[in-house]
Amino acid sequence: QLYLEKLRQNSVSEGQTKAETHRLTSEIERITMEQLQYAQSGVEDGVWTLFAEDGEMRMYKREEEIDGLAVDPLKAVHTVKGVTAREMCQHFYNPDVRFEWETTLEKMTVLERLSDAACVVLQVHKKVWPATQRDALFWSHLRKVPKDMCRDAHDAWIVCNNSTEHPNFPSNNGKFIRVGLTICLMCQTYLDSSEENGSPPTRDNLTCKITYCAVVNPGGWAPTSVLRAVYKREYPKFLKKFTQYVFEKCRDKPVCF
Ligand code: 18C
Repeated sequence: QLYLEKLRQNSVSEGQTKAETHRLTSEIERITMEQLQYAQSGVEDGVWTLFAEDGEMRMYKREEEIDGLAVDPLKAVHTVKGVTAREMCQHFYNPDVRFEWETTLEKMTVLERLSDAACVVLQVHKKVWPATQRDALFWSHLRKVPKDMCRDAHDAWIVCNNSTEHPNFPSNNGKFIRVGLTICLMCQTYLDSSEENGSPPTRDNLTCKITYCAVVNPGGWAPTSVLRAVYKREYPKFLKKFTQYVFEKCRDKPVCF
């Protein structure tokens, strides 16, 4: 409760979101809080297995099955210089730029704009031959993390995406299989010591620490070996492409905290 109140006060006082409420307010608050805590917990507890590594990027998984369907939770960490947490999260949240970086998409429709930082989206993803094509319907929420939850960082932002339902777009309508997902991107900005000599920070003084967590339920049966091969190929491809995209998009623009 205390934490929820902090989130609310923070968003209102900093003017990032309207104070309005809507039908998903309490669910979004609860799941975003859970995801923030989950993202901040480490991968050094012996239950996570490293499966991909590229430069600063590390990807971990836990092999889990539900009724024989592989739903392996993923946790990835990455470090990118020259961008802020806000820039990273805004580009991940903003549906208007999604086709610029999301390579698994065929079609995307924003079904509802709940506030200036929350929306409901329906996505049709590319087909993995010969499996039935998948779609995903989820709410998405962008939020600044309260200062006292940032640990040693200058600031932190989070985007949380979570499956939901919509009466006009029922799941498994014959054409697509609906995936289930809970995904978050949590980013922290770190400034190097130049800040202390009084000059305003430039992109050279910034480091963004990224944590990406995903649990995707494929929704209908698919062979475990094929699913794990898709996970292994798609997650690293996504994180490399997305972070490179934000870096390029922001490099010649003023820094946005
Ligand atoms: O987080 C990411 N993107 C966000 C914005 O789009 C958002 C969306 C997540 C959707 C995840 C579910 C996607 C299902 C995709 C199916 C096919 C993809 C492969 C296409 C290849 C051409 O949060 C970044 C998401 C990064 C990509 C994750 C891939 C996860 C794979 C899930 C497999 C689901 C079963 C597919 C059927 C395979 C049958 C053998």
